[in-house]
Amino acid sequence: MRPLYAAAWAIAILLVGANIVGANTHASTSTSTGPDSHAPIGVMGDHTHHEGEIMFSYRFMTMRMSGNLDGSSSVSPTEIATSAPNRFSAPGMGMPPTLRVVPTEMTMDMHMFGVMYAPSDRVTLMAMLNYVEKEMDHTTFMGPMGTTRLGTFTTKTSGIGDTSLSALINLSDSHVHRWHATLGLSLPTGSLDEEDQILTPMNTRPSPRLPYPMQLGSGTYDLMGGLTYAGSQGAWGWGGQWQSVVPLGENDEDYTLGDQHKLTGWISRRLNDRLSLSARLSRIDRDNIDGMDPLILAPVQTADPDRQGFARTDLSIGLNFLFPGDAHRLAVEFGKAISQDVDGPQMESDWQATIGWQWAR
Ligand SMILES: [Cu+2]
Repeated sequence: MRPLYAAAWAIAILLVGANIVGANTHASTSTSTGPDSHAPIGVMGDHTHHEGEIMFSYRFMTMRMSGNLDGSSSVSPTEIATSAPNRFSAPGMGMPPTLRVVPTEMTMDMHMFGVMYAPSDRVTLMAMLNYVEKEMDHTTFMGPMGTTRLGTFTTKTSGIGDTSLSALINLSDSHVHRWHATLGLSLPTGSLDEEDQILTPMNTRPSPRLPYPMQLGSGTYDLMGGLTYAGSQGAWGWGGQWQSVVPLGENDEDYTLGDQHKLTGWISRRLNDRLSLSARLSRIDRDNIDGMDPLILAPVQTADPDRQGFARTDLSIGLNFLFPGDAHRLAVEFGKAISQDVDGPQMESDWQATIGWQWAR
């Protein structure tokens, strides 16, 4: 784990421990209810609730990837097919020396259902359930070498993703500054054995288990940790969040997804009592896969456990709307990658958008 994130974990655990064990002053919960009292909708677990409050939410998130990168440079399908080494290469066994299937486009749509409940002003509990739909387009090059394109194909998967349960613990709350820590567990409810039809360089059309990015879950219990800060003064709001997901152990298919760490910071500006605008920078770091599913082997980058790690920075703009009555909220956010560094070749992130509805009482 990178030292920065290890330090963040240590601070979060210390703060939560000190807050639960210590006889410190009771946190006074914030009374702000403006549109900007929630972070941009792409930020999860950004706020806590008062004792007895319950909130239901639905988010739709859509993400597009297009083309490929190696490191931070674009790489064409032909370059990949002629020069990117295939780790499964076994001449004579039908496994070519280079990657011969190249992903060209990917979309992921996610329906996220959430519920939050605060048994006390100190603690808010949160559960999230996802339904995921993935689609990936590919070009297949003919035979073990050369630049002849044999054809294209699309694979699709859909189903329930992993489910998360977490506790958000208020650490401190003045009227200007609010802090809370998050500790949670992601449950392996998403499938790991999705299959679909492919086109091989030998011009056959089998339906094997699909590569890692097309599977729906991690297959492991994952520890989730985070720290969130939010502040406001007049019409301006700002905040930041660190969140990590660290898989515990190995899944039934003999691998572990890489640790994922996110850092984000935002500013918001209230236009009136109902509407606020936001701008947000976020950074994601994800490690490569440890281990390997023996049923995932194909001359394609997505089947390689060492071509899954990346670091990416996104810039997003958003809008929060609080309906009259203060119970319903509607928010949208649109983000675009501004820098990416991948263990390539790997697909390039293009843009993502989230629309969400929240209802609290
Ligand atoms: Cu909530």
